[in-house]
Amino acid sequence: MPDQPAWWTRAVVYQVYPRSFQDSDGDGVGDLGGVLQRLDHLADLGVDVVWLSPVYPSPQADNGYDISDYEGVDPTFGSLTQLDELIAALHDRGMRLVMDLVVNHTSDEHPWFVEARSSRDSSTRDWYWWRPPREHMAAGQPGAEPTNWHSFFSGPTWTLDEASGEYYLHLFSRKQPDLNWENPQVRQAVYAMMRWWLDRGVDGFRMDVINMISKEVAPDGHLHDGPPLPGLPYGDGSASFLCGPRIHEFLQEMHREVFAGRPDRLLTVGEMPGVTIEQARLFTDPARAEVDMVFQFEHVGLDFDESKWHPRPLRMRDLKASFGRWQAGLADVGWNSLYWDNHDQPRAVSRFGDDSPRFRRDSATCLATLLHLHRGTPYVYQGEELGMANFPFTSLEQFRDVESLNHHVQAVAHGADPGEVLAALRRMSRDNARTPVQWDTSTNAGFTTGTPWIAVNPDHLEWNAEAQRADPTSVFAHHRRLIALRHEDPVVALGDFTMLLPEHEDVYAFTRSLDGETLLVVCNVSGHEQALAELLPQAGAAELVLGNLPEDDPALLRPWEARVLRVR
Ligand code: ISL
Repeated sequence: MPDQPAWWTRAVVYQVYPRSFQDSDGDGVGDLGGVLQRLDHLADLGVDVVWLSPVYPSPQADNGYDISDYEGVDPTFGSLTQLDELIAALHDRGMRLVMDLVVNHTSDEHPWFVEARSSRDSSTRDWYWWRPPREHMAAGQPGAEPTNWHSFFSGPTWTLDEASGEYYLHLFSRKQPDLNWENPQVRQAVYAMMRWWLDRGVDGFRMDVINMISKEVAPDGHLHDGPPLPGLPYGDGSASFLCGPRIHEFLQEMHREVFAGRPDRLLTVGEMPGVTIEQARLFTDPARAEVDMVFQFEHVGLDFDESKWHPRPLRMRDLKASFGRWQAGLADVGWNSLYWDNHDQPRAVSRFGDDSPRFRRDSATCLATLLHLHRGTPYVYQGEELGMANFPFTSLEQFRDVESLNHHVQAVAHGADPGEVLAALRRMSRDNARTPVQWDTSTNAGFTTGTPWIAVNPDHLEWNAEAQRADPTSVFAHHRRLIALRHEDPVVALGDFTMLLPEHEDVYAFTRSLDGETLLVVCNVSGHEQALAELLPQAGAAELVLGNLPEDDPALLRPWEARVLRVR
């Protein structure tokens, strides 16, 4: 680490998913005008950084993660002028703006791809991955795809371009063709675009699936099949594209070309599904100049059986082991993001907490305490600070997400029971995180005066920002205290981490220590009382710094009670 700890060790990031944050023009879709109207909410919460999910021009096949112009704003979301206003308004309030950088793929409607597709000799043909059908097979025949890889959004990762008889690669939907980072022109075009945004005043990037940009290619240009997936005619190609052979070279080059010599107020976050701790250390070792922190997925996969669509209850021991390994693995080098929720995950209070009326507030605040007291940079996803919960989906028509809809088609085509598929979607769909932010009790929760693009959760009458801002015991108020604590107490930002009671299923406890100061964090992650004095006698003499329930018997932890204690 450099002499001074980086500013982002003390920072908290707030993710805005603009489509669902606040609509300002009544078209039912959130927009930049809406974000500008709600800056007081963010300032009151005390967050340091706003990560804005994509607002670029896009056909919206994946809600903006399919970009057709990297240097503009989609009219649905507003204008570049409003984005400039947002940068200025956030800076005025001491906050920074981090943009989403989606450069593993573009939209198929991006001019680069339109040109690439126009002929085999087009000037940008090699900017994407084109391959002929599998040997001895006819183009378009099932199984003729160049590799057997299964797309993140169901089906094959290859789509045939009839005109040229070649397939193009898309790890995500067919409307998201993968860029070929082997081609130096692609890399330079991306770096130029990134510089353009930094020159405009943005403070960094959250880099979408950035560990997928380097693919393993055989010397003859072939890509390799992956091991077959149970019950599907596809294989798992991830060994060929997760942290591929040139990934560190690419990120170091990006750093040199884009970030070197810029002020250190910038933030770079690498979203990296499947990254290992060993790889994460390399990516975030400051001496290597790649990215500031990783955003990894191990803990949000612990409740999957064979896939996210076959969820099982989370075992607390597994979560402790995972978090503990990451804390230890990045203790001396590197940095991690801390999150429960984002726009791709079901709501944490429904998934890891208990969203029944009795425990919703207490479990939401308990989970928040547990997370924010770890070492790393905490992320609050819009609505998480209000304890927003999963949506009570009852029919397929209520879903909007391409991942959910494609999964339904594929699973049913392969013989799954539609009722069971719907039940899995209800639990795991990304749309759970994408319902509008609940601002107040008015129609559509104050999100829009029009018809919202996805239904508002009916529970907004009780769970909304207006009510919580007035209530010192609310989930919102608790988040505000947690964020303030990280700002004030260097132990929270930088202290060493030690896991306690690693095998205990119901009590999650750890210490953080720095320069002779120790914080003891104890969280009852169950609906039953726990005998704290017996489990952790040292808690008895400790001073309460912050708790999520009114002070009571120090020897007991009530259901979902969380305490941060100072041990002298
Ligand atoms: O949500 C997922 C599947 O359940 C993940 O695989 C997710 O697609 C992965 O974490 C990458 O996410 C990012 O890239 C995607 C986009 O759809 C997500 O919204 C984005 O966060 C493709 O750009």
